[in-house]
Amino acid sequence: MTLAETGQFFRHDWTTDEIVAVHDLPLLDLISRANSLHRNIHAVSDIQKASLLSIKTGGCPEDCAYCPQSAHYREVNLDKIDMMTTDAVLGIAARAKAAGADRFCMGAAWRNVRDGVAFDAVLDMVHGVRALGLEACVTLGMLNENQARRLQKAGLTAYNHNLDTGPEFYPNIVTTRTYEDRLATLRAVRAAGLQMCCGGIIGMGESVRDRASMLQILAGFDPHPESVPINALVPVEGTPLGQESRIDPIEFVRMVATTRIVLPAARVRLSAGRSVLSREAQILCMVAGANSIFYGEALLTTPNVTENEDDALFATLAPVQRTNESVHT
Ligand code: SAM
Ligand code: DTB
Ligand code: SF4
Repeated sequence: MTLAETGQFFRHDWTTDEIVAVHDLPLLDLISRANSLHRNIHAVSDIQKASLLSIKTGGCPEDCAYCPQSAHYREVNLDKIDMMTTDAVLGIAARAKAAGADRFCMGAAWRNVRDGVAFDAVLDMVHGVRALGLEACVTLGMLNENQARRLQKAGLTAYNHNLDTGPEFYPNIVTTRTYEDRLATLRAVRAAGLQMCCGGIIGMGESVRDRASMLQILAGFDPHPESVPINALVPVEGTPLGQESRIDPIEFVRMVATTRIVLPAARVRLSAGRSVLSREAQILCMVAGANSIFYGEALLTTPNVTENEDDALFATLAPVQRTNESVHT
C-alpha cells in the first residue's frame, strides 16, 4: 500500500492557524515538505497542459473587483463577444489537442446558468470536446444540481467555480453574490458526481490569513477538490483592482506549496499571472507542487505565456538529449 492509499495525508480538519504556520515556515522547509508529499503521490514530471477559451465574453452582471468581464466597469477596454458557435469552439479544441493540450476549459461570463439554447450549446461543446479525447471543464457561474447533472451526462470532467479568497475578505471583492452562493454551487457540482475545480486569486490586497482561510474551507470538502487553480491577480485597467501591483513570485511559490501540503492529491494549477514569472520561478512552483499550467496564447481575456515559451519550458524540463558531443577524457 502506498503512503497515499493509507489516507494519512488527507486531513479535513485543518485549522486556519495551522495553515498559516505551514505557509510561514522557512522557505526551504516549506518547499521541501511540499515536494516530498508531491513525490509520494504524483509523478513529478506529469505536468498537465490545459487550454482555456472564453466562449462568451464580457457583459457579466456580477461586480467581481478583479474581473474585466464585469459590466460594472465601463472603463475597461474589452470587446464583448456573444456566445461562440459549437463548431468554432470544437475547431479551437481540436487545434489545442493537436498542440499538446490534455484538457480543454471553457468559460462564460455568466452570473449563473439558465436552461435554454445557450446551455444546450454548452452541452454539445462538452460532448464534442470529450469526443476529441480531451478532458472537459467549464466555468459558467452558479448552477443548480439538475444543471450539474446535465453537464455530467454530457461527459463533463470537472466544473470550475473558484472561492477566490477567504470568506472574511470576500465582501471586499464581490458584493453581488455571497460566499454561501459559491458554496451551494460547489455542493451541486459534487452531488452530480462531477470533479470539483476550485481555487482562488492571490494579490488582491488580502492577507496570508485570508489565503489560509480559503484553503481551510477547501480542505473541509470530502473528498478534497480534485483540481485547485492558484491565480495571481492580473491587474486590468478600469477594474477596481487595476492599480494593484504584481505579487512577489515567492508569494506564488509559498501559496502553491501550502496548497500542495493541505490538499496533497489535488492537481494544483499555476494559473493566471504566470506570464510575469521567470522560467526559474515557474520551475520553483513546480518543485513546490504545481502540476498543471494553462497552455495557449490567451487566458480568457488577457494574454498568457506564448506557446513557444512554454514549449521551451517543457524542453528544459525534459531529459537532456546529447547528440554528436565529443567526450573528453
Ligand atoms: N463567471 C464565472 C465565474 O465567475 O465563476 C466564470 C468565469 S470567471 C472569469 C473565472 C475565474 O477567473 C474567476 O473566478 C477568477 O478566479 C479568475 N479571474 C478572473 N479575472 C482575473 C484576473 N484579473 N486575475 C486573476 N484571475 C482572474
Ligand atoms: C481559473 O481559476 N483561472 C482561469 C480559469 N480558472 C477559468 C481564468 C483566468 C482569467 C484571467 C483573467 C482573464 O484572462 O480574463
Ligand atoms: Fe462575471 Fe465571473 Fe467575471 Fe465575476 S469573475 S464578473 S462572475 S465573469
